[in-house]
Amino acid sequence: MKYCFPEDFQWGVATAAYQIEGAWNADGKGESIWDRFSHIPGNIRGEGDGDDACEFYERYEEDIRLAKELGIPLFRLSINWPRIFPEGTGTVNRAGIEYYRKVLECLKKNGIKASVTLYHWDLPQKLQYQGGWMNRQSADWFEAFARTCFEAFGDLVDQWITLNEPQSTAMGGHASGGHAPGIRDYSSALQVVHNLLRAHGKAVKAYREMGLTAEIGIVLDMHMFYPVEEGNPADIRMARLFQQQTNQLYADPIFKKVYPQELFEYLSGRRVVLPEIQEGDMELIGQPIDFLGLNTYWSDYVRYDEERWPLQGKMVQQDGFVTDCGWEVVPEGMYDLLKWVHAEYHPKQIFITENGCACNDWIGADGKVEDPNRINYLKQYIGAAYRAMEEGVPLKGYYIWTFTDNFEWAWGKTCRFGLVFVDYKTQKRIPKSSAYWFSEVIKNNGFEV
Ligand code: IFM
Repeated sequence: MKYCFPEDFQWGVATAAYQIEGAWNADGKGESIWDRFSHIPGNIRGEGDGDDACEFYERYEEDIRLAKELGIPLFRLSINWPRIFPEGTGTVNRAGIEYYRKVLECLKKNGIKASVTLYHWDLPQKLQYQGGWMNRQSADWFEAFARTCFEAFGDLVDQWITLNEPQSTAMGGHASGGHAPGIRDYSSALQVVHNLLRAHGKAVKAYREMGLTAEIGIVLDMHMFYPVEEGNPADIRMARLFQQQTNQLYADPIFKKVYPQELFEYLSGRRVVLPEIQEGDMELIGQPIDFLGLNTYWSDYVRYDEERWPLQGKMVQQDGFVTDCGWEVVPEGMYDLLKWVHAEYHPKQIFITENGCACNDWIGADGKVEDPNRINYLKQYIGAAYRAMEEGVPLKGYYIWTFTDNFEWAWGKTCRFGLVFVDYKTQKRIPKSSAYWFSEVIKNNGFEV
């Protein structure tokens, strides 16, 4: 059997500025919250930081050439906000604009389309001093940044993404504190959700006003939550609340202009302070978008647990396979998620903007990097996505996370997701067997199973 994708199906790779660029203080760039966070000992596994990452800032031509050789048609990258506005707002750093123009021109010259994310987590530290995303004004700061990018790069961008995974910024950065800026306050995290979504709405509105024509959307990280015991009402209710907290908290306002009421009522009962919503906010958040991007990697199984806060549930690992970063491999979850999103929200188009697998890769004695586990993972997930598409889900593209191994946030350089191996001592790039496999998938617009 062969998975034959439609002719206009878009295949790509996804990356993010802080994870690849390095050059953390070059050419007038300001400090970001991730520079600050990763410089604090203990925050990053392996004591690494993103100061150099994989030196994409200097090596972008080499990497883009490699992407071309592998036949990759679409490259997703993000703009590091303090490279453009070192202070967060105010004076533009021309060197930052020139740098991204050079990268985008290089992609164009190589016949590769550019998908650009405005915010992939590197808030200027100067704005964090003013409360960062907890400050209602953050939506205005973001709009100003977005307008500058639309104007500076609009002629070179094929797809715009406002935010990457607001859930990770809100919950990872402000509830669990495992991500920058490292705050642990669930109520503040909810205010951050609201401000991020307002920022998204303002950017989309500004984009339409400016009359640009490429498509614009947002990327949400979503996954399915299943009850550990299918017939257990407490597990079922908790799985539903986790689904609301992770998925609906973002998608409901965007597509339905409301927050999930069951979740908000539950959280109020757990002494959580709900976000301050002002008149016009929900209308702003619900601006029509051209596509929804989904980042999805795993599924979770929820067990009721009275002791947990604010949601009384915990994740219980099942007996199946897990990747090198401990994420459960559940291809069926990709299928269920796509079907659910389609039924619930009817986005015009869906892109899988990230999916991929962390493996413990190494260079073999023959100089090659073989990663059959990654290929196996990708086959299963792309197959599940294909099935959903065949059943009517408007899936238009699929990006692998990620092109080269990179700085994986709190995991530092201990976790490898790339199609291309990076030897961090020399910065040498070696395409893994998955890179050649993906190259064939693109060439054939599908694969045999
Ligand atoms: O590296 C991240 C990316 O920045 C956002 N989505 C998940 C990836 C893998 O952890």
